Amino acid sequence: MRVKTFEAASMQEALDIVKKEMGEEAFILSTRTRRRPAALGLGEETVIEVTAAVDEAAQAPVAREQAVGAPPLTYGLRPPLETPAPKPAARPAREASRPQGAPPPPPVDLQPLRRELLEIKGAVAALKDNDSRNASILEELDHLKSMLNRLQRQGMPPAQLQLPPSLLDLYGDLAANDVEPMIALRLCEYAQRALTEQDGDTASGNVDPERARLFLRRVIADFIPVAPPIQLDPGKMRVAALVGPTGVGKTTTLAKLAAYAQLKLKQKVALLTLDTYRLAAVDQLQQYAQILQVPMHVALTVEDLRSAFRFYQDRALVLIDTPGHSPKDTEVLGQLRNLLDELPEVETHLVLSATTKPRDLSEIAARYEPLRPTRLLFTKLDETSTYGPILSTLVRVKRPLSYLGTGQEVPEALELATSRRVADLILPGVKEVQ
Ligand SMILES: Nc1nc2c(ncn2[C@@H]2O[C@H](COP(=O)(O)OP(=O)(O)OP(=O)(O)O)[C@@H](O)[C@H]2O)c(=O)[nH]1
Ligand SMILES: [Mg+2]
Repeated sequence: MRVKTFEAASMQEALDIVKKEMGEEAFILSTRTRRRPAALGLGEETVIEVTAAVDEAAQAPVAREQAVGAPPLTYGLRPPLETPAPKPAARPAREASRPQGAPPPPPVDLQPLRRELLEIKGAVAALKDNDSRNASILEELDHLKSMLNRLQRQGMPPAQLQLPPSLLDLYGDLAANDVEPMIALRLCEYAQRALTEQDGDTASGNVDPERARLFLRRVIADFIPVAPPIQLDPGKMRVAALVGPTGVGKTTTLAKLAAYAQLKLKQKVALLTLDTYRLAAVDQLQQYAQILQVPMHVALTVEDLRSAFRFYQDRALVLIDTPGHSPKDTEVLGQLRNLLDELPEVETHLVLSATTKPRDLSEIAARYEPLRPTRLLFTKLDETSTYGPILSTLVRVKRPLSYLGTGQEVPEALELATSRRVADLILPGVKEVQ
């Protein structure tokens, strides 16, 4: 028995080689498909590996007989002469019934059977090969199907389906991070256009997933406007007010800013509050003022504020706390607006919580618009895992981000907002080499 393994690009080619090298008597022992590096190291290619065997004892007489010019024997048929005559005792039952002296049955021609077997084996192997290809196609289809299901659940309009797979995937990530569908779509379309133009290949629109993610993250970062930290210049008093709905963390953030300026930057700070509606609110600020050993004043009118500014002229930073109230409470909002309108020197930060529902965020931002906030400040980033609403709010409000509140701790849980940090939150998973 001779056993040999052959490699070919297709099953048909492999069977042809087996036939040529080992003759038609050969039979297939095993087949397998494997990947190997392609020529010049350009990717990989699939090869079919076929192990075939041939019974040399069966081949030899064929070769011998053919060599002496005898008529060609049918392949696979042992010459009847070599078959020892069965001893009567060992005769099989069927033969036993043959009458004595009757001629032996003609030798059975196994050739067509063998050929058929070979063909069936080849077909089975080819089928197996197809199966593995089909399996990978099915796997791919499954992936696409689950991706489409995910996008459909997120209410994807059909326009998104025009995106190539890598950007469709990124669209899904943005949508899962609660970025508004329209904003996510625009970002992905922009990235697709820019990337395909970069490649000079506007036809295919195909984009490498890693490259697309990195590029899209940069697009988002470029889009996010950020403000410099509150500028503290010696001899110049800066005034910043924190406004926003109730409970978002205005007073806590104010304490963080005051502590940072006072303790880290060694600047003189004063605190003012317009929040006289609740005693507890005044108390809260009073406690921070005591801990930080900074003066604190309660103001009721614009005049109160002006005289406080004059009094604190030597302070580098004056921070104003404001009452939190329902954004629907237009009366209180109107009073606050009147106050701040008179004081153009005040830098107004609209404080919003990252945990607020996206739709409420845009409503709140719209209601605070008359106060003309110059900055947006997001708190409670530590309490959510979806940051898309920050982006949607920035798109609507078009004000730079100042700070990010990341916890309750004063003063450490406060960061200066950077475009990169926010882009990382909105589209994580980019490994950028510095
Ligand atoms: N997890 C977390 N909690 C915060 C953050 N900022 C503030 N808080 C908490 O939010 C709660 C409300 O904070 P306040 O500073 O009193 O909020 P406010 O906006 O001044 O509230 P009102 O004065 O009632 O309008 C407190 O328990 C704070 O500790 C933050 O960034 N992360
Ligand atoms: Mg407060």
